[in-house]
Amino acid sequence: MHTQVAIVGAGPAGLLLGHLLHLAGIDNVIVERHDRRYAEERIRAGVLEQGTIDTLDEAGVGERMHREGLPHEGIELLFDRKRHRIDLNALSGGRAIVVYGQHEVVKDLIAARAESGQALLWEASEVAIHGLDGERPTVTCLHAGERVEIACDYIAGCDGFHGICRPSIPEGALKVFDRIYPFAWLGILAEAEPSSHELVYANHERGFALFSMRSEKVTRLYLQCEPDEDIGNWSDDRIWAELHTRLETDDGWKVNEGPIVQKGITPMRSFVCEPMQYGRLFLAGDSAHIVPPTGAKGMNLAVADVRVLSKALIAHYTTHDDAKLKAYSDTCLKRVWRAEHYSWWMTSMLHRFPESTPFMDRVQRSELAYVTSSEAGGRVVAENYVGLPFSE
Ligand code: RFL
Ligand code: PHB
Repeated sequence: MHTQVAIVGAGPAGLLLGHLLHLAGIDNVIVERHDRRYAEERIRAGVLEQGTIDTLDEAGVGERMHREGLPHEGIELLFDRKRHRIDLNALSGGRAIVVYGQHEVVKDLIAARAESGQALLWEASEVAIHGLDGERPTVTCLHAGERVEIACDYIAGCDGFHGICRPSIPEGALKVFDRIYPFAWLGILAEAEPSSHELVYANHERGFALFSMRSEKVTRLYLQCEPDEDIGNWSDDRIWAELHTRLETDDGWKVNEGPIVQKGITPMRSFVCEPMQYGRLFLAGDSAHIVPPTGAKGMNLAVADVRVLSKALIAHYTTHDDAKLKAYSDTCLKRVWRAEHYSWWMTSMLHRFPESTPFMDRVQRSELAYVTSSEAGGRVVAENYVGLPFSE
């Protein structure tokens, strides 16, 4: 099999890249380890930045997002039993976010892929990449019982944090920066009407909690827990009791309870590899970087990377200009490090750290009071939360 760009991974990064290249007439093949159902049902991110919304619109896959997504113009920070609103719209010059599940974005992109007629090999095993240094790299895998070899010009490594692309780069060619946090998030999906229109991020002495949603009938909630937490220790009753405690307010606001239809634990880490390229392999999304979910940046960064990569590949194929391909890693890393800082900062401001001291607790309170009372402080939260504009 021959193609121009071979893409490893059918998450948001791989699927969107495949679609943007297809729209520009660039042939591509996507190779994915799991089946379609797994991709469409995996519950992960929920917050789409303005730039992500614009990119999906430009790619012609935003129609259902506008119909079913929930536009939000603010978020709330809860501490000392009081909710404080950050007006995202007013503090960011009119930008906003949409709450729309990552799996819904993935469904829309898979539908566009099916319509495009371009190849997507589901349930590919033994995926490997070769010849990254040369002119003609290849991707090999086992698909439907057959050995497949895909010869291509470029490989896009969109296979997430645990994929094979980043580890295929020779040792010593990459520099890695990372930080593992001393806690995780226990997340649930409940069939309960969201009791507020906006997300609530809570700092509580028992730990962080987050109120979010997926639709007018489904609430999404998270609790800070131990990094090695056993989900078996969390009965539904214990989860609700802990959520009510951490999200309690003086004004009597409460989350609505309902049947819990999904439960999971997410470890928290920050990770960046530099550069995001080796020879003819370009890394995009979680394969190159991870952020803790507190800033809601992971999928948005994946979209930003493939926006840059698609423009660079289009310039290569249409005008033989490789300047953007050469600049790919530097261009992406500027946004990546902004998001790394923001996600680390929001995580630090909102979580309980085991090593915290009474002094650090007071400093954390003071910071929360500042960002919710000063316009300058609020702008730092808002401008980063809605995401900085793209340079092109
Ligand atoms: P993905 O989504 O992990 O997709 C990678 C794909 O590659 C496949 N794969 C392979 N395929 C072939 N061969 C191999 N050897 C392969 N190895 C792996 C996988 O099966 C998969 O299909 O990476 P991508 O596309 O870079 O997208 C990144 C996002 O998924 C991630 O950053 C976000 O989910 C992070 N995130 C959030 N991001 C946001 O922008 N806003 C949010 O509100 C937000 N909330 C979250 C989050 C992540 C969370 N979890 C569970 C980690 C909340 C949570 C709880
Ligand atoms: C979510 O709804 O899953 C969500 C929202 C905001 C975050 C992280 C996750 O910061």
